Amino acid sequence: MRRFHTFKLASVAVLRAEDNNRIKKSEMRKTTQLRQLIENDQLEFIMEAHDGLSAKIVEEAGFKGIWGSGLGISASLGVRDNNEASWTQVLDVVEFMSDATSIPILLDGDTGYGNFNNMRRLVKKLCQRGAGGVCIEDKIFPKTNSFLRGDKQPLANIDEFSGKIKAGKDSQLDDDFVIVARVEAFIAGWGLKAALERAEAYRQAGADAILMHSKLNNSSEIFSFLKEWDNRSPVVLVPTKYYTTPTDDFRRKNVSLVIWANHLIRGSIAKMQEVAGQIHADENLLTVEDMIVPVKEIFRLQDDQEIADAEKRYLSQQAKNPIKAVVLAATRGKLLGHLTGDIPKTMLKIGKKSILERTVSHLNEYEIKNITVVAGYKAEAINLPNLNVVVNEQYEETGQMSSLAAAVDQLDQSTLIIFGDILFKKYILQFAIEDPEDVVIVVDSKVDRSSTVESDFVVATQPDHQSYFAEESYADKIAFTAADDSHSGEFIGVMKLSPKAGKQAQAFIEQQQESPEFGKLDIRDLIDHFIQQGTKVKVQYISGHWVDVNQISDLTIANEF
Ligand code: SPV
Ligand code: MG
Repeated sequence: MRRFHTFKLASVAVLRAEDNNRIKKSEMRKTTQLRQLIENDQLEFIMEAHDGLSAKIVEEAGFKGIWGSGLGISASLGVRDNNEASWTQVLDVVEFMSDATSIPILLDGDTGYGNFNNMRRLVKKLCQRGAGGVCIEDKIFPKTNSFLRGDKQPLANIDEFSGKIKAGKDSQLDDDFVIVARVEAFIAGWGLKAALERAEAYRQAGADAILMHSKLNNSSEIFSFLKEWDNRSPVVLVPTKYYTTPTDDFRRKNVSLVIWANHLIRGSIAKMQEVAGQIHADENLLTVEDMIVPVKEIFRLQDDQEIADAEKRYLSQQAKNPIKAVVLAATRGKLLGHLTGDIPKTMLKIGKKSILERTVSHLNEYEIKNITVVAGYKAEAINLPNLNVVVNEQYEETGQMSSLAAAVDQLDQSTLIIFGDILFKKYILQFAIEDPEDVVIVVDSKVDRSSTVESDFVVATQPDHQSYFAEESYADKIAFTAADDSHSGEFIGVMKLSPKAGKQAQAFIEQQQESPEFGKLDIRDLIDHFIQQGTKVKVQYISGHWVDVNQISDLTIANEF
């Protein structure tokens, strides 16, 4: 008589109802999934895994459950299947496996890692970490793998082991959690009678299924047990040694679950040995490359795509669209005389650090690490680490746009363009970085309008109201001239371009490069081009806090700065 038959039919009915409601397997609790695998009317299969990756591979292959093999997990950790890995170390592996998959894990819990009390804690922890169930075997802790040394397989006392099963059932936090009792009577050479006695005691103690193990290379022991057992409760088998038995024979004998117990770890060992041996012999990678998966297969299994999608949702604008910087530093700075005999102006030390070092450290503070410096005069003197140095060979006879042209490839992303000879306070970069407009220029409103000194002066839609709430200001005009009342301030040499504005700048450079006048163009001509094109040029005002170093007298101010 199949005593569990009614229960099986009831579960099948539940399954069908759920199928009708199109409830996805993955939405069902893992405990419930495992319970249904064990209790439904068909032969089911679960496959060994020993870490998160192999667990994922088991699920992708189409299996409905995972065997958390004690042998596989211990081997992959490089220890023996003798409880050398602690139970919490095993639990950590189970958690990785569970997190990586949506199908249930039946953990090979060895002997329960101690007495009834250890079993209670194990079951609670497995429920918390998302396992579907645990299988415990009636041996003595620390156990030895069933296929090793038959004389070293002492069996547990039946009552003691039954108490452990009861304790486990009483501790599970989820009604559907599955406890499988594994009978080792055949393994220890105790015969069918002992196997039946033990299986029956464990069934009565509340085990949800009996795993009957055998190390024979045929299924005679197993089939003799199945005959006498007569479907009293679900039976689980591990046909590692009797693998020649046709699977349909298990089906005919109403076996509930077959465990393919160690075939992924064995397969991976074979492959690792082959690949390691080949590379060691060849001292190159040419032969192995076609024997192994490409790196992108690892990324796929790790579900890198999910991070790529999440980055779009969660990362800050700046991280999504990292800003680059281009520092224009080609000029010598002739007015500085012997100070720039061997170095370009940008490498001039102000205090302990050069102008360029200061700019680079400001950029790094804002996580801007992709920095291109356009060198010219004494380019080799620009020797700071982690910089991309490009050279404008015609630095002597050309202007800033020719230098920018040397870094034109960099304008494919948001880019800060910074003059290489200015000292400025760090916060000024933030004004440019955080402004979402396509083109942003930093303009100093503190200008001596009576001076006749010429520079890049800007006429803007709004003067600097020095208020956070003031109306936005945009450049109407920029010219190299002396300042007068029409000017709102001076462009200091810090500009930000969005990827869109960067493309416009690239097009402008490409178009103008043909012209003989290109060498004369400066950054203000690019700004002027934006204005002419109708691209708004946002003005971010500052008031002082920067110095451009042109002549010896500037050095005094710079040193004070
Ligand atoms: C395991 O996979 O660790 C098992 C099955 O316990 S066996 O190794 O066949 O005993
Ligand atoms: Mg085991």
